[in-house]
Amino acid sequence: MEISKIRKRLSAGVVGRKLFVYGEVGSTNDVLARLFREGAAGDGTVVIADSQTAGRGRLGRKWASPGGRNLYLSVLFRPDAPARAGAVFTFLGSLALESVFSDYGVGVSIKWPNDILAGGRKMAGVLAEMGCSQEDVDYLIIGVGVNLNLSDGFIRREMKDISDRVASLSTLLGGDVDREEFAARLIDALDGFYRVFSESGPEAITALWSEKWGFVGREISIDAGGEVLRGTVERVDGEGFLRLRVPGGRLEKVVAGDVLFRDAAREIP
Ligand code: BT5
Repeated sequence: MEISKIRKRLSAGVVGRKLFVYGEVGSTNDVLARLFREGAAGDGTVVIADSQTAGRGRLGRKWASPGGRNLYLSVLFRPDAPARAGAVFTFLGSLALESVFSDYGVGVSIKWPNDILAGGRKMAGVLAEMGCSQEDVDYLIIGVGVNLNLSDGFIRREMKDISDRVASLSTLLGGDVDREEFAARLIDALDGFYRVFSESGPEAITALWSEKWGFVGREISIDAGGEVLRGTVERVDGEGFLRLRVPGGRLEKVVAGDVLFRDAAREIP
């Protein structure tokens, strides 16, 4: 990917003010954390790589990161209270992705907490990680992986274990996607939602996300570390956690987990 092609298309915002583009890395989240420790990255710095040898998802899962086809992008944020904002920044990432896909004319659904699905298959994922320097939590990194140009054949051949769950933007559009263009649009969208966060606070992001998600008031099942919780979503709170009313009337706070698949398929028009 060519840094100049991305820069040319960017608006002047906080996110992407500083931009690093690499060939192969372990994980863009790790590269960005290292740049921060070295004093080379600050609020809004973006790292993009062409491929990752150790791309990761949540809870120790892997993120398949083949070269030359997709987008692997991380952004560093330094909000006032990073420790409480982790989940909210995952939502900020999903909101930005959804708006870019929508600009391309593609309707997607968002799945709590971090998946972007097209036709029930995963097209993008967001990973938020907190960073500590000295004793304090003082920055947040969100990593975004997007499948842009994976052909059906490639998915079948090279991503065998997950092939029935993967979607690529190119398939939906019927042609290859310009990766630099997509990267620039995503950076601008992230910047727009970061401005909403800075001006109106985390609740504004959570509210926008809840509206897109569309599950407030509905019944869902969540796999929370092996335990399946079923209940009605009361709300998503200011820290991004789910408040689930379970049978018996108790209100559970769900911090991490996966919404079970059959409940996840609300397409955003
Ligand atoms: C995620 O985790 O969805 C977060 C993915 C974040 C990846 C980005 S890439 C840039 C940055 N650098 C990193 O090292 N990571 C971030 P999770 O919800 O845990 O989903 C992981 C699951 O998604 C896996 O267990 C697979 O089932 C599936 N998966 C793996 N690779 C995929 C891919 N390329 N496309 C679709 N699904 C995939």
